[in-house]
This record gives sequence, C-alpha cells and structure tokens, in this order.
Amino acid sequence: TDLIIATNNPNKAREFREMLEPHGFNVKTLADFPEVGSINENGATFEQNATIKARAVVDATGLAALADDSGLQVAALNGAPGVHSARYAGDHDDLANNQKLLANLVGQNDRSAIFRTCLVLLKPSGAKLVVNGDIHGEILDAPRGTSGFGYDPLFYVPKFKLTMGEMTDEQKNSISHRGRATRQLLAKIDEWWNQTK
Ligand code: ITT
Repeated sequence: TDLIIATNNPNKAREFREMLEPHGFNVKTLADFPEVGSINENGATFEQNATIKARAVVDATGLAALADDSGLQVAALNGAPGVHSARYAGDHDDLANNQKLLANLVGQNDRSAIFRTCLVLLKPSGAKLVVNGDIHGEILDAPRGTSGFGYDPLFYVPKFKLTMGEMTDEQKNSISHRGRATRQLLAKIDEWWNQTK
C-alpha cells in the first residue's frame, strides 16, 4: 500500500521507511508530489501543523496523507523551541539551531527536555486519526555523535547513556518520539481505515 507522508525532511522520511516498510507500506513523500507546492505551517500546536500539512496533500492529490509535526520542548526555556524547532535560528539549519539552543542554555542547570511527535492521518472524507509520541531526555552542553538529524547530537537519553546522535537508527526508532507515535499508528490504522469513509 502506498502511504504519502507530507514531509520535505529526508531524515524523517528515512525513519518512516525503516519503520513502515516492514509492515507493507510503500512510503512516498512531497518529493513525489510537486503539485502540493509549499505549505504554510502557521499553527500553534503540533497537531494543528500536522493537520495543515496532511490537508495540503489531501487537497492537492485527492488521496489520504500522513503528516508528522514534531519538535523539542526544553523545560528551562518554557517549552521552546516547540513548534518553531525547525526554524529556531531563522533558516532551517540544524547546526545554527543547535548553536542557538546551547547559547540559550549557558549556565542552566535544568537541562530536561522532551521530543514530541504528532502524527495526523487524514482521508479526503475529512476522517482524521491522531497519535502522539514523546521521549524525555537532557540537553548536553556539547554535541555528541553524527547520526540522526536536527537536535539529536544534543539530546541525551540517560537509559541508553547515549545521545540520539550516537544511536543507530534502529536504536533511535525503538525509543524515539517518532517511533512511539508510529507504533501507536500501526496499532490503530487497520481498524480506523476500515471503519471510516
Ligand atoms: P516537514 O515539515 O517537511 O515534515 P520539518 O523538518 O520542517 O519537515 P517540523 O516542522 O516537524 O519538520 O520540524 C521539526 C524540527 O524539530 C526538525 O526540523 C528538527 O529540527 C526537530 N526534530 C524533529 N524530530 C527530530 C528528531 O527525531 N531528531 C532531532 N530533531 C528533531
């Protein structure tokens, strides 16, 4: 089954392929649907932004679509960067985002943070399935590791004694916000698909 994911982020797409293809889904992304054009993610919550992205694909293609909106919420920064995680430092530049995060946390003892993902699956009928996932961690004061993307090299998971940037994709997917949300989705998708228009 083809599953369109309303994302331009190749790292998210890779993680979804790793998690969904073993379950028989063939992942497509916005790269396969240029007619969707640019999407104005101006919502105030992860769910609103995921819905905006899924809606843009549904409207342009007439097909069901899944969207992932995710981000990092840092306690000492009152939940920032939150929905602004991708463009925290202006452009979508992971390195600049990480530098800004470190600068804003200089001298902070409370390093606790949460990665969150909201997944929205939307049908042309308007039927909508929403699942969420999160993981607690700590923001280090220097990056470690080169795997993953975004804030992964700064996000330390005490249980593994590794940052997400030091994990294999398999390890990351087994505990990450996106992994948890995806397993929720897999648990619900068949029944929801069959019971909605
Ligand atoms: P799409 O909207 O096209 O899917 P995006 O990267 O703009 O791609 P978001 O708006 O959801 O996606 O922004 C999420 C940002 O949060 C992302 O760019 C990273 O900076 C960060 N982020 C999300 N998930 C992450 C993860 O698993 N590891 C590290 N950083 C992550």
